[in-house]
Amino acid sequence: MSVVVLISGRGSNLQALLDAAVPVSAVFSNMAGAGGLAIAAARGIPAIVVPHREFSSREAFEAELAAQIDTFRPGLVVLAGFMRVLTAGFVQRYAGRLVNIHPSLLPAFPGLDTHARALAAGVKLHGCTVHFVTADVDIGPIIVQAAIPLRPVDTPDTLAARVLRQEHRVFPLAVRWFLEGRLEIADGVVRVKGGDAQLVFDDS
Ligand code: NHR
Ligand code: GAR
Repeated sequence: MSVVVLISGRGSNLQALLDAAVPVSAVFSNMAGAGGLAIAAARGIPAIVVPHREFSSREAFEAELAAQIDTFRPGLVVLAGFMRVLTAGFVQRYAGRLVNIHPSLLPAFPGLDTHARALAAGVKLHGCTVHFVTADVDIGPIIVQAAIPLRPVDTPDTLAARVLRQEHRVFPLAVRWFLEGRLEIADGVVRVKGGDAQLVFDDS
């Protein structure tokens, strides 16, 4: 099954997927110069920029993005640090085969600046979530979460780094489950056939 990855930046989650031997057939970025493009190119994977700023609307940007994505016939489309909200039309086109990694324990802290917001809220537990993408942002069915305890010394930067390490563990796990056909959704709740744990807790 072909997997297409959408990025906007550094690409460390893309790297984690590649290191886990996920069969990535193409990488798309809305930002020229995104670090992840070089990671893909170094592996001989097509790395394609569709610059959103050059389109007059979200719909026009997404029409071009989808047309190019579809040339790779993906069974799964992965948002790995992709920073553009997608319209309902795009989400519908890839319904059930579009996943995202979000840097918080959803449903807490959807949207942006999650680490600073977690600190400001004084939560004692933080982490990341891999979920199916729905038209409403950051509320799709949850596939797997990783949790870490907050420490008194944490700053947004230390939290981002600690959460990122967990992202690199659970994102390949979730994608592997999908590719193995082991994810089932009932009433908005995702279950993994075989009963693997859908929570990783890291206290190290
Ligand atoms: N689209 C839909 N329809 N549903 C989701 O669940 C999505 C999505 C698009 C992206 C990732 C998400 C995240 O994990 C994601 C999930 C960007 C924004 C945002 O506000 C919000 C959530 C996410 C990604 N983006 C601004 C925008 O106007 C631009 C911000 C920027 O460029 O820095 O699109 O957090
Ligand atoms: C990751 O922390 C990811 O969870 C987050 O951006 C980072 C991308 O890092 N995603 C979002 O904030 C989506 N809005 P990477 O480019 O090194 O994978």
